Amino acid sequence: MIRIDCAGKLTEFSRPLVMGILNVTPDSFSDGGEHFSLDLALSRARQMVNEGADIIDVGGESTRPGSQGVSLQQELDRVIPVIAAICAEIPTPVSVDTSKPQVMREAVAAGAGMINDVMALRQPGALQAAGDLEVPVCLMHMLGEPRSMQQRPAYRDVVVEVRQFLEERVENCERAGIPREKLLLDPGFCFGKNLDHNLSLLKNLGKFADIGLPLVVGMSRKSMIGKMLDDRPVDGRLFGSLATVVMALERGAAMVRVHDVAATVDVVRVASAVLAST
Ligand code: PT1
Repeated sequence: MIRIDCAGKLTEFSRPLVMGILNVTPDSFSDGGEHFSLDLALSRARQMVNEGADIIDVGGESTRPGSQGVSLQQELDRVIPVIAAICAEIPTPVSVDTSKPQVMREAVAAGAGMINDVMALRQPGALQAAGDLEVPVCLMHMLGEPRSMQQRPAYRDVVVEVRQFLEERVENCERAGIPREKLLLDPGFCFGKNLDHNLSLLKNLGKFADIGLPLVVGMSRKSMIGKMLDDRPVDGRLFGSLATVVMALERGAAMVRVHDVAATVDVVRVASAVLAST
C-alpha cells in the first residue's frame, strides 16, 4: 500500500502512481513550448487526469542537460497561475517541480500538495521551506548541475554513491524537522549519469527498496532511451520508455513520472496485476 498525503488530498493506492509531466517552459524538450498559455496548460492537465494521472507535476525551469536556470520571478510567473488554475478546477493532487524555496512556498499557497526537487532541498532555505510547508517531498539525486552534469560524469560505484547521497539527504531532512514519512526518493536518471550509470541504476533499483521510502523514477523520453535505440529522436521513444517503466515497477518503484499518461497507466495496471499475483 502506498500512501501520500498531499495537503489534505489523501491518496492511498494499491498500485504504483502515475505522475503526469506538465512543463511550462518554452524550451521544454517534449512539448516544444506548446503548453505555455494558461488555457493550453489547463487542457493538458485535464487530459492527463482523464487518462488516469494520479498527480500532475508542474515545472517552470528546464533541468535537462545543458539548460540554464531561470530567475525566481520568471519561474513564479510560469508556474503559479497554472497551479492555481489546476487546483481550482481539478481535485487531482499537484506537485511543483522546483528547487527554489520561494517557488515552493507560493506553489503550496496556490494549492500544490507536493514538492519535487531535483536538488533534493540543497538550495539555501529549501529545507526550511519544505519543513514549514509540511507537504511530501521527492528528493532526487543529481551529480553537478544541469548546465554541466553530462560532461564526463564519474562514479566509483553509481548505485552505492546515489544511495549514500539519498540517505544523507533523508538525514538532513529529519534534522530539519521533516519527518521521513513525508519523503520520496528518486535516483535521478540522466542527471549526471552516462548510459552505463543509468542502466546500472535501473537494474539495481531494488537495492534502494530497503531504505523504506517510496521510490520515484523518471525516464520518460530521456536521452538514455534514445541512446539504446540508435539515437532515436524524442518523439520515437514511447515504447522504450514503457519498457523502463515495467522494469522499475518490478523492482519496487512506487511512482513513475511520465509524459505519456494513457499508455503508462495501462502498463502500470497490467504489470502491477502480475506483480500482485501469487
Ligand atoms: C526526474 C525528473 C524530474 N526529470 C524527478 N523530477 C526531469 N523527480 C525533471 C535527457 O537526458 O527524473 N525525476 N524533473 C527532466 N530532466 C531531464 C534530464 C530530462 C535529462 C531529459 C534528460 O534527455
